[in-house]
Amino acid sequence: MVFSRLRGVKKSDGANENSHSLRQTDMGASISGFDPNAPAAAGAGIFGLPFSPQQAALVLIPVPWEATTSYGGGTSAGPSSILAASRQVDLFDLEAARAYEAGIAMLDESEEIRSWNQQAKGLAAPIVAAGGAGETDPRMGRALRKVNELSELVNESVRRATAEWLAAGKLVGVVGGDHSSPFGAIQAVAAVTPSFGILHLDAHSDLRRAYEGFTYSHASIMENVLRQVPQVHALVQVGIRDFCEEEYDRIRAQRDRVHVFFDASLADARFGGTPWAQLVERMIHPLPQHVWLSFDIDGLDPALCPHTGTPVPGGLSFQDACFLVRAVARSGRRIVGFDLCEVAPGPDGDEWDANVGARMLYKMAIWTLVSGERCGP
Ligand SMILES: [Mn+2]
Repeated sequence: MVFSRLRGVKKSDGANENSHSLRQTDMGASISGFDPNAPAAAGAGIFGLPFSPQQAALVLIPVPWEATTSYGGGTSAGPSSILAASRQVDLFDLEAARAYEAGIAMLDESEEIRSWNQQAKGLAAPIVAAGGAGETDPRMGRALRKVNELSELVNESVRRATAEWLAAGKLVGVVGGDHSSPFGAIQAVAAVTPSFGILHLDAHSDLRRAYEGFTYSHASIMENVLRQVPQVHALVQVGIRDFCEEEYDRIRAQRDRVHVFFDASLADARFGGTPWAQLVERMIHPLPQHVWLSFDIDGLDPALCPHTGTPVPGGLSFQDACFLVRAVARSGRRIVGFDLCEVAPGPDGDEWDANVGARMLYKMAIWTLVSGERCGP
């Protein structure tokens, strides 16, 4: 049996003493006959895994939505490009070992969201080009209202899907799409989690109020969360380096709830010799026991996401981010769900952004499984 080869993997083959492996009882029939060391078959599931959503402990919801993208487009192709690139990711992890055996599956894209996206993009384009809807232009006002309505339909669709999978005992991750994509999922988690924190990696603080007139703009996601989701007791932002004064004032006015680790301050501390591990400890400290991870790929160095909508120089390295995600799980906190947004493939078919996105998604997925004890040491 092919699977017996997998079971023969020893810690000396790479896993360290802290490695996590699957509880043997969790191994569904789906994985027998599956060779995790072989290349993924074309058309296989996310990461080449053989799980159906029903069999998986973690269900990924793709949200191909980028209506309010204000600069470069393409993030609605994020989920499909990540799915294609994910089949190149090797499953075995040096530290989380075979956490994937608990099961990761991605749902098919919703045709409804795709068509809402097409509609909303057409309506939003002249508003974005004009730098926002003018008060005096009734046609733009109507288009703006329609985009806001379509955004609400997306939020409700993602909220409902998330609530259903949570009720089925699954962990849920959202793959955007622009950064407005996970709002409904955060609402669904809030409906069953009285208190949680958000660890938000991003170049932008996303605290603008209705950016360009769009209530659910990608640039407003955390402002909407703070206003509409009281269960979020702490928002910890990391890598922030592009924000307006109004957002800065908003941060300062909510010091007990919003904790920002600006990119420039982190760089200063590191240049002065403060180790990343110590900085990460400070980031995790304000987070309560339950944590939602919200990762805008532009939080990373733009060399790792050159086609994302709004790239900004600076940012985290891939390993900085992995260390941070892992540290959340290792702190004993529980990752209750996550989103990865703003990954956009190159228009010329360049797969680099999706490659990085798929690998980041994998790290988030396996540490979510470990923290949720869906696979154990
Ligand atoms: Mn963002």
